[in-house]
Amino acid sequence: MRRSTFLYSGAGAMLAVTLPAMRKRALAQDVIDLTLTSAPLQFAPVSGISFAGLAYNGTIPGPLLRVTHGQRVRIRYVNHSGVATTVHWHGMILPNDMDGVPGVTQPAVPDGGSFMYEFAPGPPGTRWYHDHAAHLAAVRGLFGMFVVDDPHDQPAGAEFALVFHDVPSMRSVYAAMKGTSNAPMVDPMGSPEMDEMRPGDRMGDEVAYPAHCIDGASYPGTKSLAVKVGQRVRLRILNASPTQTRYVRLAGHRLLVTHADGNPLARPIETEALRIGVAERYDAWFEVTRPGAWLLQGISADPLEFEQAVVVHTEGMGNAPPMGNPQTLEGVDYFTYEKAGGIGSSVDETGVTLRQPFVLGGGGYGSSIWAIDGKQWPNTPKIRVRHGDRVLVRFTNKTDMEHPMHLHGHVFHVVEINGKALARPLAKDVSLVPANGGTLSWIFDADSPPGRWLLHCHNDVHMMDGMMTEVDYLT
Ligand SMILES: [Cu+2]
Repeated sequence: MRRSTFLYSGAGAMLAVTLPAMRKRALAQDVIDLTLTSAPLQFAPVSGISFAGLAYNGTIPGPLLRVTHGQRVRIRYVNHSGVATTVHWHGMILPNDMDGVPGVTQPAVPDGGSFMYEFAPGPPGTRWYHDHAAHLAAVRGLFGMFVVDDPHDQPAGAEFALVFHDVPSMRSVYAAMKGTSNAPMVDPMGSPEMDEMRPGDRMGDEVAYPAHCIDGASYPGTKSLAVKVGQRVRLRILNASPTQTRYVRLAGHRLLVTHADGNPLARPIETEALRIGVAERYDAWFEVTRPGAWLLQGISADPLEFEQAVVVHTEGMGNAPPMGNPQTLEGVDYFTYEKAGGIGSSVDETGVTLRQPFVLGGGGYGSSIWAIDGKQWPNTPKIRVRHGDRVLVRFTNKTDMEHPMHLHGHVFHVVEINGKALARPLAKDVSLVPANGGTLSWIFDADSPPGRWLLHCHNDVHMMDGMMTEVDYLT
């Protein structure tokens, strides 16, 4: 057995990380050993903000983990966070007992305890890892990106990993869980979220964020991305916000989206802005055709949103005032599942052996109930599959919020949205189900390792208030 160098960011604030070039081929006998240690961290990305956070290896986000597909990892998790936690490897297909869900796939690791995670990371792509929110530990900072390099990918002139994350007001998190938060909705004008608002709507479940960050820093403290004219640049972007969909633009450029949640699109699509639901990832490329300095930034109605930005600049332009973007989506051609997948005639249900309709409900003002078929976890109806089943899950969303529904341990295909079939289904592991009667369907094959795989809303407030179920393999 041979040990390999583990490539990840060093200590200190993990700023925008330049991904180093990887070896072309990984050897199956490669095993990478790493330790992740969680502990409290006073996180102060902007002056006046000091957040009682939790960090892996001393940074929020945790270190960028990166392996080549085919390598194995052995990750010792040491919990000094003060609460019982686990580590979930989001988007990975792995043995069920490595999935990191407390009380479902393993006992929670107590404070002072440790656990060894050992698996072959895959499928290749932009994935991530985080606590599974038993005690709001993910909300407080226990998350990071995990890149599984695909040796078949075309090379990029430069490549950057960007984790968009927000510093929550914990008071507002607790109020949101009771449905009595007075934090406003901050989605930008022209977004579906804003368009679906009706006069007098009281949300009650919004979380207030006193700071917004990219890779542990807030603009203008974020580390610039240095590029060269002529380069094709690859961005790997994760929305690690506990609750908010994020829109992202790069001034002066269009973005070519090649991967959704790390999985290649059948056909890459050019867009002016990304729309990234909670826990989603997109790989987006742009070409540097001229010297300059531009802001890559989050677009929202939040007056603090300017903090979620980094400067992209060519040589010698590091001090030039960067070109920015208006904080609106009106007139902006942004990424949608419909555009990426194209509208087809009908859903191809070939081979489907199991159909599971789910109604998403709850979320009234003053209510702490978010539900699936009227029930809260753990009383929600489960999907029971046999190995080899092909499962069609159809969500109907009766609430006035979109829900980023996530399935552990599988890649599903989004085949339908709001009654329209997608011509090219999108391979994903989390997808936004539209609000106010909206529908969305997945098809997935039950060919993962057997076990109990969670299916839940990745909005942490909704998940903790019960919008969660599971896919169980019958043996
Ligand atoms: Cu939700």
